[in-house]
Amino acid sequence: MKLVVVGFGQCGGRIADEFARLNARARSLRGFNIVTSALAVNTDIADLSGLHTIKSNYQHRIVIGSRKTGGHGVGKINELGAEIAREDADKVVETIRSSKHFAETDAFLLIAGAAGGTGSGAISVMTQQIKERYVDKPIYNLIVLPFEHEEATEDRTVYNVATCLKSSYLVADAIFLVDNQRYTMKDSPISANLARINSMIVQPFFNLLCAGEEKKSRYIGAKILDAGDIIQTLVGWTTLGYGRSPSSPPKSLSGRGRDFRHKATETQKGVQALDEAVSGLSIKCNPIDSKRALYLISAPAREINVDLIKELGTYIKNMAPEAIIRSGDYPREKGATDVTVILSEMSDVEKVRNYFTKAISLISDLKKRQAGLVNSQRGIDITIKDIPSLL
Ligand SMILES: Nc1nc2c(ncn2[C@@H]2O[C@H](COP(=O)(O)OP(=O)(O)OP(=O)(O)O)[C@@H](O)[C@H]2O)c(=O)[nH]1
Ligand SMILES: [Mg+2]
Repeated sequence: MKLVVVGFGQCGGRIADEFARLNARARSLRGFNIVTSALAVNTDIADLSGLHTIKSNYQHRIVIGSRKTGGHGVGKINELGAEIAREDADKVVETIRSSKHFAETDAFLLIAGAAGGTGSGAISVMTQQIKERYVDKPIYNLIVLPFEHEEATEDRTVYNVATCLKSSYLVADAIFLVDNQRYTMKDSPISANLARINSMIVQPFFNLLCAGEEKKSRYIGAKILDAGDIIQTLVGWTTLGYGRSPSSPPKSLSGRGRDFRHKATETQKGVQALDEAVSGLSIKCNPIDSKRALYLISAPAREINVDLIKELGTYIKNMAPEAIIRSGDYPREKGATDVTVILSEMSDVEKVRNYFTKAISLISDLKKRQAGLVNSQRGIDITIKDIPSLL
């Protein structure tokens, strides 16, 4: 599957940059593209300069709203981010259309941090505009939720997250929810930490996008997972995960022929990787709430067997009994056994629901406070009228 990836704001831009790196890896290791074009869009020129892999020309690093912001961002006001995106949408849509491999694109992936201003405001507006223009291609959002400490210190964070999530939900075909807090590791400097988190966020996409693009017969599984399966799976609130079990010893050490014990170990390894993928899902959720699921197993060809696939299928079915489950296998020559999982069309995600609840009470508090302010002004106005003016 091939994506056009567009990152908005600092967070979105950096993760789009990570997708550009993922594509470079696909080209060098597998010999094909999984990203037809990676773009970063921002109101902040300095943020765009900090990217590494996205091409540095103006067609790939797109500045919007410079007249309004002077190139310095929107300072967490996501309404302004949305307004600027509306005004400059044509610039982005036009760049996408003229990109070289656009015709091969299966879907769009738009990325932003929900708590900021530019990305949070722009992502839904741009999703809507791109959707109107390219009716036949699905548009997905990947939305990053803030760390806990950001929420504790700033009401605007909750407001931005809630408005961003609601607006995206109205227009995007599916939303990958990514909770920063799930990826934190203590005692790590923040910038290294963000880079590490970003690479963990994109990791599950590698085999997922590569599997359907393989042309060499030895890498084509018994059950290919292609763009059609992925598109059929992705609807509404979505989470994804990735797990990995270490490689087996080389064949010479495992003896001649295939011992039954090895087969059991292979199945165990697959289940272990699936366990890791599920416990590391990009947002905490209850799998029972998902209506669609997908898993992809990638392992050395000799380790993929019917029992393993069946075992994984049973695991997911027990976990998400109401979900339509799609699956695939992606044989490799060597390396670890890894599993990618997607749970989609979630009818509930506690964290998202909490944001909406918190934002509603925040808005009602704000209204009360504003009403109070208006009353007190009226009070002054009343007392002031008897004082002579010097003007
Ligand atoms: N995972 C991850 N999160 C990030 C990164 N950079 C920022 N964030 C998160 O994104 C949110 C802030 O959004 P930004 O992308 O910095 O904001 P922006 O869209 O540039 O908007 P303004 O700067 O207000 O114009 C916070 O919750 C950060 O924790 C990143 O590289 N990776
Ligand atoms: Mg910024």
